[in-house]
Amino acid sequence: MAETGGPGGRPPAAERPRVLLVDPYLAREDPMDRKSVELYPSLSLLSLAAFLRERAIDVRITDLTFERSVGPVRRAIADFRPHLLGVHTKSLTFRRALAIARLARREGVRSVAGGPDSASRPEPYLAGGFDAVVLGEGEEALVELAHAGAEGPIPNDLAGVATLLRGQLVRGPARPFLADLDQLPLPAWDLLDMEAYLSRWQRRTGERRAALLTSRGCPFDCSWCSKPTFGRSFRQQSPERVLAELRALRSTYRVDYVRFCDDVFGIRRAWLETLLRGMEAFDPPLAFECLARVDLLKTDLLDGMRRAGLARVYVGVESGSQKMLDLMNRGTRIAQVERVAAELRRHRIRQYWFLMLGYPGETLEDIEATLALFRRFSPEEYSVSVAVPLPGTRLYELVKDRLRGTARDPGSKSSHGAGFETAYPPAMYRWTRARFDWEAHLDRLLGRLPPGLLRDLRTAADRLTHEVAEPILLGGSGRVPSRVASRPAPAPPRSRAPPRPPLFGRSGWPR
Ligand code: B12
Ligand code: SF4
Repeated sequence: MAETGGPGGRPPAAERPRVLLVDPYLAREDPMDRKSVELYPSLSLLSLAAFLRERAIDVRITDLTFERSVGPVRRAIADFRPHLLGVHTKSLTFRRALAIARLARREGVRSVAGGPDSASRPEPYLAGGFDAVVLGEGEEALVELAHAGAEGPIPNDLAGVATLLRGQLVRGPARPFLADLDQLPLPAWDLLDMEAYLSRWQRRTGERRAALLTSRGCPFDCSWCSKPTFGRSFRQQSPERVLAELRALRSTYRVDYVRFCDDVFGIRRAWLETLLRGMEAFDPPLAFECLARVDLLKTDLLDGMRRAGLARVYVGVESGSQKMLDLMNRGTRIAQVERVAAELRRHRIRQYWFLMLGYPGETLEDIEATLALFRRFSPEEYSVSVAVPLPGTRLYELVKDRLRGTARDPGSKSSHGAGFETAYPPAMYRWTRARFDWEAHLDRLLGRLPPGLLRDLRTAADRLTHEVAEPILLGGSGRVPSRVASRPAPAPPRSRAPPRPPLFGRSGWPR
């Protein structure tokens, strides 16, 4: 039996198990420019809480998003006296999650971590004070943990759960995924302060925005993408189940804008068309946004999406260089980006581009190609990140001997800097990001300044880059620093062909 069963001494519980779920994210401490983080309550905790409640487990959520410290967790422990405390984890909140685990231990409460970060590296969470880590889908595992936690030490053989036994990590057998996502109850919105999120949105945009998920997993295989929970499996709810959730959000919380948070929205065409028809019938209409892949956004589909209320699409453009898209195993073509960008503009749908710099193998020419694409299509919104090697990804494997700063210590405050020794110095990427911002700024001046002047400003920025900034930032050694030129080219992805995963299986195993 368990060594990590956690604090002992608690008498067997004759009562219903009590579980306190904690979202340790503190918005005010997110170094990712607060302005750009869109706040929604944790969809995973909402789902877990609803699932537990349906199984006669008492559950509460402590959401730190709008708080200043972990004080509310301390108060909730004192007030609710949970048998088990569960923390949602992302690398950004690693340290705070450990602080909460230690707090739980001091109060004699067992703790479990779950979510992308602890699933991809359970060891530091267990060593740091958690009694268990859920490695995959959480609902059924947490029900078992709740009962175990209420009765005694946590066993070492629970499916999908990692624990420590005599200091060594022990993984329980793999746990099958839930067979039917339609069986999930509606999220437990009533257990947290939905109004705090909704009114914040209302102040910012005039809309009452909420988020939801229609699927779990993603069958694609981009090299930097961390998918510790669901791997490349893919399951989705029926369109009818999704429409029911939308109606509930609307009738209970007067939501008029939703964000579909699926990794990729609308992977199955027929499914999407049925959902869109249902959404089109909403009166008054419901606006929505989603994240899509350019290879899936077919021309005729966009008409239907627009009619159903599509207002904004997040597009993972990533690079303007086909070579880079192939190295990233992205499975998309520049021509597809060009078509989709033009059509979104024609349909007046806002586009938010994700762009990535610094992926191994990228040269200054590739960066210029990305900037050129950006100039041609001027997306309304964008973010330019420097590739972050998250544990468990192929990118991480590629650069693991060149990690530095935040990637070596993912618990440090920022998880958004370049986490490995990139081809060019960090200052070069900062400069490049500023060039994108400058472009966007010039674009906003379009129509207000004479076109000739705009052209001159753009040319001046390019000359400043090539004639002044690059020689300085690259050490005056020409266009590619020697330490980069001498480095072996990164290994290409195993297959450049678009991935052929077991696309629509209804269940699978975490990888
Ligand atoms: C939707 C989403 C968002 C939404 C959040 C919506 C919301 N509030 O829930 C938005 C856009 C706001 C967002 C923001 C951010 N996100 Co985000 N996001 C995602 C995305 C695409 C899906 C997450 C999701 O809901 N999945 C579905 C649920 C059901 O799965 P799940 O979270 O894994 O939860 C299951 C299990 O893990 C487990 N589980 C989860 N928590 C717990 C807790 C306990 C106690 C237990 C037992 C089990 C358990 O059970 C759950 C149900 O089965 C993921 C990518 C992905 N596929 O995971 C990235 C992802 C989670 N985000 C990521 C990041 C970095 C961020 C930001 C930090 C970025 C930033 N600073 O701007 C912020 C943080 C904001 C925050 N509040 O924490 C990273 C995290 C990487 C890491 N290792 O930490 C991911 C993995 C993307 C990536 N590959 O880089 N995100
Ligand atoms: S499409 Fe690529 S980046 Fe997006 S979730 Fe799937 S694997 Fe990750």
